[in-house]
Amino acid sequence: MSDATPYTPPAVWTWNKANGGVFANINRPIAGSTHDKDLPRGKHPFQLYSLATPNGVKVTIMLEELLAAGHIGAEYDAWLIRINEGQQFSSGFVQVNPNSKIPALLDCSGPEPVRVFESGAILLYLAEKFGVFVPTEPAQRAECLSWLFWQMGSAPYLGGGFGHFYAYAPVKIEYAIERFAMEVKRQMDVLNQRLAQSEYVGGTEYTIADMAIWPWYGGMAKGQLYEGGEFLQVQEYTHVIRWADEIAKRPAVRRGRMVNRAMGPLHTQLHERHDASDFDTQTQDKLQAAS
Ligand SMILES: N[C@@H](CCC(=O)N[C@@H](CS)C(=O)NCC(=O)O)C(=O)O
Repeated sequence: MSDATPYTPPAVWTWNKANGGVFANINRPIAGSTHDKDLPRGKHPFQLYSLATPNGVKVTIMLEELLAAGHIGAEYDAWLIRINEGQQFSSGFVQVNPNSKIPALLDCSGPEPVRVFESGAILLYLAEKFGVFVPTEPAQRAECLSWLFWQMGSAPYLGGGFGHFYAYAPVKIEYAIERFAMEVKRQMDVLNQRLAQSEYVGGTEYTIADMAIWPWYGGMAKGQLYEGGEFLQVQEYTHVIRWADEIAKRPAVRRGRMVNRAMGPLHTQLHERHDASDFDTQTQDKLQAAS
């Protein structure tokens, strides 16, 4: 096996700011804010601060699904946080998520705002608040939450492990790519076997487990992440593809994918969302601008 330049760790780690990685300008070993700036606030009960990465999309899908199901109390303002510019380190953002990562949610529907961070916690908070997309029957609920937390534990291997070393690392390290490709293929097989027996991940109903898993593993199965589809031979996971295609057709999912998107084709981007009509307005403006 060929390998990267051998590296002997020093006795004490020090911060090498110019490490050359894609995220070198924002990565830092200390928590807290880097600058004073308040977050904007809109008029709706929920204020979402996010970006349309797979973790961000989970929450915008959930909010759009809640609205589509008639829960008008789920109206929200979605504000764009550009993580490559370090906006997650503003003092306002850190107050909502001390971990400085999108997505972060503020529930302003009660007397005092409630902050919620970590995408899995946000999905569960919303599901419990509105009493939907999480089963109440104990065995079904256990299955749904098991898959939700499976995603939260597994996706860092897919994104931070495979995605990072396959697509972003400044050097291609065979050991790292091999290790995470192996694990991601195992995870895809876990999901494929589950979806061979079950319509949705948690059982017969579409739940927050599907919303959490779809942007990561559905995206991977469709070859949309890290340009790693051929390398991982994702077409093998036929049951994941069947499920991913089914979910992609949902109108709320199509809307949720657009919110806080700041990359890709223009007509797929809706940087901020403050009203249901923003989807139409945005599309119309863009079609006009392109014509
Ligand atoms: N476990 C967290 C992970 C969130 C996360 O990693 N967010 C990334 C974007 S997908 C981020 O904000 N990165 C900015 C940074 O690391 O500074 C969740 O699911 O909410």
